[in-house]
Amino acid sequence: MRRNATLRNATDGVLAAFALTLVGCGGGGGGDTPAPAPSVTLTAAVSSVTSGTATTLTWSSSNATSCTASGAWSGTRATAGSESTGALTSAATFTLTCNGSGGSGAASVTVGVTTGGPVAVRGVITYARVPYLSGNGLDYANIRQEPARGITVEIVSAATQAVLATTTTDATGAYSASVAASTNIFVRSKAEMVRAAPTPLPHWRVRVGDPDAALLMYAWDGPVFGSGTGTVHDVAIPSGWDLSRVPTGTRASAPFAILDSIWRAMQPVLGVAPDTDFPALDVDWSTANPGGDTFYSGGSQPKIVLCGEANVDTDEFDPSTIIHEFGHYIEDKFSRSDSIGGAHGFDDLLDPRVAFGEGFGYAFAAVALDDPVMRDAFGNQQGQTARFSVDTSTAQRRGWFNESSAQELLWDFFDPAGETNDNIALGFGPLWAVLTAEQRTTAAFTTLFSFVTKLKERTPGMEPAIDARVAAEQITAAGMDIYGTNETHVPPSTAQVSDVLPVYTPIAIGGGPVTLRTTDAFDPGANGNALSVSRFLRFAVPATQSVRITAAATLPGRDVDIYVVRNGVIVAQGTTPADEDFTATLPAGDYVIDVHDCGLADCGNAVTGTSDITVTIAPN
Ligand SMILES: [Ca+2]
Ligand SMILES: [Ca+2]
Ligand SMILES: [Ca+2]
Ligand SMILES: [Ca+2]
Ligand SMILES: [Zn+2]
Repeated sequence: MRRNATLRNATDGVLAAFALTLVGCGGGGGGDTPAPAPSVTLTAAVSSVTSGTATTLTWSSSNATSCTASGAWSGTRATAGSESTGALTSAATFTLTCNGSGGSGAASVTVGVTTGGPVAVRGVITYARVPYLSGNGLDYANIRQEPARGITVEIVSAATQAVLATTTTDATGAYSASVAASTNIFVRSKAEMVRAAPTPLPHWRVRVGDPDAALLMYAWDGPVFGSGTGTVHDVAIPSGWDLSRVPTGTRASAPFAILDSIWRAMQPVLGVAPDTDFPALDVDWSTANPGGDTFYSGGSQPKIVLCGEANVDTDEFDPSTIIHEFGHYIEDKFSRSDSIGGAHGFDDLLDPRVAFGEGFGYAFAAVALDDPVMRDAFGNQQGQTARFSVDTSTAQRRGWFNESSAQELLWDFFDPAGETNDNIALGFGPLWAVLTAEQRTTAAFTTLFSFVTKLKERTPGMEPAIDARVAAEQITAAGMDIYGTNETHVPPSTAQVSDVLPVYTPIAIGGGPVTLRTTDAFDPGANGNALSVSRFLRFAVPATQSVRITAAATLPGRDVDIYVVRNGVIVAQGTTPADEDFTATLPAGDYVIDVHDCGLADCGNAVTGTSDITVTIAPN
């Protein structure tokens, strides 16, 4: 800002307007009475304005015939008058020079600009949700705005793009921030939810972005508006869709719809564990994410990947799909999942680790949404809806190897009593307790057996009711242990019981060979995660010991692989392209082995059918 030296001295730095009269230095010389020099008076109505507003300049002169404006204004002026400064955003000095026969005189005035005291800008941020039709597909005729809860909000200067304030929307989507008055700003809604120290627990950090593009995280910039003396300013983030059922603009609300589903997914956990510290989670969504490719990946940077491909499969408006994946994150980070993943369906005969993990994902989605009906929109113009109920599944092939059995058992443990065989209403607390304690540390693989066994121990009065409900799923409930030792049920089409049972075959160190049978009879899709593609062994190590483990398939051309697991951690493995023979030093404890027949089509070896596999564990 410009100020002249006189003003600076006079006001010691305070912005002010001054009327200043200067006597011109013309004239002199002749012996006649000289014409008097012009004098000029220039004043501002106020010495300082709030940014973006104006004040009035008034001037007069004597002994002048014309005046010229300079500085913050320009052009000729009458010898007296008044006019507006126009809106000012920074201090401005106005000078007026007037001429007459006696010479010239000038005056200046500076009008200061203040940003005013901080004022409140507040409002509600909503995102557009495309709901489901009651029949098939999404309902583009009834797109509605819903509150964007818990998201990061920045108030940004329109002039400088500087972030003036950062805040978070509350559970109603409302934000409030304190910014300078009379400033042109806009609201930037960021596709993240963060609650972090020094705010006390709970903590979380979830963001939605497209790691494939330079844009890490999505954000929506609303229109520019003035903060004035404080104002209410709502933001409505649009969907980018209309009745044409094809995208007509930026699909801006999608990341916020995804975040809102995750907001809902956190609530059951916070209900039973209010001080939860959720590990940071990224969600990868973009309009270029191909349909049919929805998954969770764990590790140190857990990530949910969601589809965005219009006319094939969009997932942003599928809460149960999103929360199913969040369920995998919950199981991975707060419990334990030994699931090997892979494609799966509600009537599949699955590896029991996969069946439990997928069943948990759906049951958790139902708990979070308080709705047992799972929906997934897909297809041309998002015109179809895959739909099923975790409460009343129509899956035919029930059992310990079926995700539908797992999800309906978990849901029925949670939901009110009253169905046939469902006299249980535990709520989420006992389920969470088992998941985060016994299931997290079980010596067995994470299956229905490990979960139900410990749930019964935690809710002793409920044991008869749990047994009745479990038995109705064609699972042996009475006397169940974490290994399913008493299990007698096999799928209807099983050629031989030994293709499937026992769930875990005991093996002893130095106890001679043990033979198991693997088969792809239950794996028509060659997914490698079906029942009996892997078979399980279990053994105990009384004291730290070095052992030699061998595994050989009876039939030629097979590729058996061995994973030795202690409390969910692979501690030794043999994964050569042939039979296995390796040594390992094992601390004392209970162990399980995943004997995986990689000779089946899932490993790319076109060897199918059934094979006996012989395993030995000998002292080394
Ligand atoms: Ca979908
Ligand atoms: Ca039910
Ligand atoms: Ca129930
Ligand atoms: Ca091998
Ligand atoms: Zn899943």
